[in-house]
Amino acid sequence: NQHKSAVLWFTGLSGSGKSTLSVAVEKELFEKGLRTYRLDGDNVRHGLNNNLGFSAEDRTENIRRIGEVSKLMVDAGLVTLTAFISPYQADRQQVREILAPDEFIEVYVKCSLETCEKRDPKGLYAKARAGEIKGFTGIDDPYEEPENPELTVDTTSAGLEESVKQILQYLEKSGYI
Ligand code: GGZ
Repeated sequence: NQHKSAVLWFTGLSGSGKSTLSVAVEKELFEKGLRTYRLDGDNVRHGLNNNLGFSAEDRTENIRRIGEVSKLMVDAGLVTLTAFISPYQADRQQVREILAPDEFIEVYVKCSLETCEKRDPKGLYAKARAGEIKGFTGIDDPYEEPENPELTVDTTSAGLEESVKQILQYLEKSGYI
C-alpha cells in the first residue's frame, strides 16, 4: 500500500465535530490498509501536555508540541490525524512551516457557535455562559478562522458521512491515497 504520509489537522470550535470526524476518517484509512495515528485531547492533554491549561500561552505551547509530535509521526510514515481547537492562525501556520508543503492538510471543521452551543455534549458552553469557566473558546476567548485551509467541512449543514466522503475524495484527488 503506497501512500504519502501527512497530517490531517482538524481545527474548529469545541463541539464542531473534530474528534468524531477524525475517528471516522481514521477508520476509513485503516480499512484501506494505511498506517494512521490520531492525536486528541484524551491522549495528549492528559499526558505529554498535562502541565498546560487554556491561557493563550499554554494553547500556543500545546499546539507547538502537537505539531512537533506530528512531524515525528509523519517521519515515521504515519497518516496523522489531530483534533484540537488550535484557535490561533499563527500557531497553525507555525506547524505548517515545520512540515513539508504537502505534509500539512488543514481541515477547517466549520460549525456555527449557535450549533456547537446547542450540541454542548459536555455542558461546557453552559458553564462558560454561567461564568464557571473563564476563557472558553467562542464565548470569551477567540477562534481565528483558517484563511486558506486545504479543506472546509461544514458540519452545521453536512452529516458525518458526507463530511468523511469529502475528506477522502480530497485525499484521493491529491494523491495521498
Ligand atoms: C476551550 C476548553 C476550555 C476552554 C476546557 N476553551 O469539547 P471538548 O472540551 O472536549 O474540547 C475542548 C478541549 C480543548 O482543548 P484543545 O487542546 O483542543 O484546545 S487548544 O487547541 O485551544 O489548546 C473542551 C475543553 O478542552 N476545554 N477548557 N477554556 N476548550
